[in-house]
Amino acid sequence: MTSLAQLRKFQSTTITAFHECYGSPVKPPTENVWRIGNVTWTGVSLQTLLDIAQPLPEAQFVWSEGLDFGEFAGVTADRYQKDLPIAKALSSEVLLAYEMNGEPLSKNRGGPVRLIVPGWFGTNSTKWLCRLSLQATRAPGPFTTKFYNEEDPNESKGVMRPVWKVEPNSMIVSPCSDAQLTDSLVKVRGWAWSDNGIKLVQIRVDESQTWVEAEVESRRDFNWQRFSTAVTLPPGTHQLTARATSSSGLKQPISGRRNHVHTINLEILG
Ligand SMILES: Nc1nc2c(c(=O)[nH]1)N[C@H]1C(S)=C(S)[C@@H](COP(=O)(O)O)O[C@H]1N2
Ligand SMILES: [Mo]
Repeated sequence: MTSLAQLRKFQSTTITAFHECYGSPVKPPTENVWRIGNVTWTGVSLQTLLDIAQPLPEAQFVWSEGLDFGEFAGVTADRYQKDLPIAKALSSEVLLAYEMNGEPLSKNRGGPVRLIVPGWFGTNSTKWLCRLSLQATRAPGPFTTKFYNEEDPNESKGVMRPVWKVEPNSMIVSPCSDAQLTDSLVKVRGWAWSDNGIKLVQIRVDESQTWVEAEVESRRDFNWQRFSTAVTLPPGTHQLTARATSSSGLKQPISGRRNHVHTINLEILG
């Protein structure tokens, strides 16, 4: 048992990370409506506590439990329960967070203490944290078995994997879709993110086969990265598409997946 006061006595770590719900877009894979933000968290590194706990060699997962209970999509649970493979749990970025953007973590955001797993989907960041345990197997609850699994694109059809790492994604935030502009020089900017960072964002105009390289801000911690460029467009209607490539070379798919490329429509008035 550890009280909040005891947790606060450990050395604190502050990390900025994108925070994305797996239900993002809400109706995958066709609608581009994201549930994502960029957040600064402060807390104690889980690694610090695991160092004290001294895991046995058979400890392969850290289970985390949250105090909420009830019914979700026809399933009843008396706790929210997730798990992390030990390698991620021991990474210095994983926090027991008690502050968000410099303020005490509110109840809505999972306070007093929640787990934060930068680079991985929000579902792994257990709110209202009440228990951590070292285990030899994956957690058996509905939030690891029934929910939050997806088809693995690298395996044959039907092979599932847990919703863990966030693959590259990007969104154009300016111009907004369906904008009508009078200037033919269009400044394009947006955000791109992935578990291991973004090294390249390209913009495509209409159906052309050429992709123009945008400028991409370098990554700090696990934050999302701003991209920007400018394109000159003749009068008429156009489409702009952004495509991000992760630091390990993984590209956003063109279609068919949750993180497929984002396209906006716009019109240059003649
Ligand atoms: N205890 C608990 N933790 C939880 C959840 C939950 O339902 N219960 N939802 C998860 C999911 S799916 C997401 S996307 C994030 C959302 O965190 P936020 O509300 O701070 O954005 O919390 C995660 N942690
Ligand atoms: Mo989520």
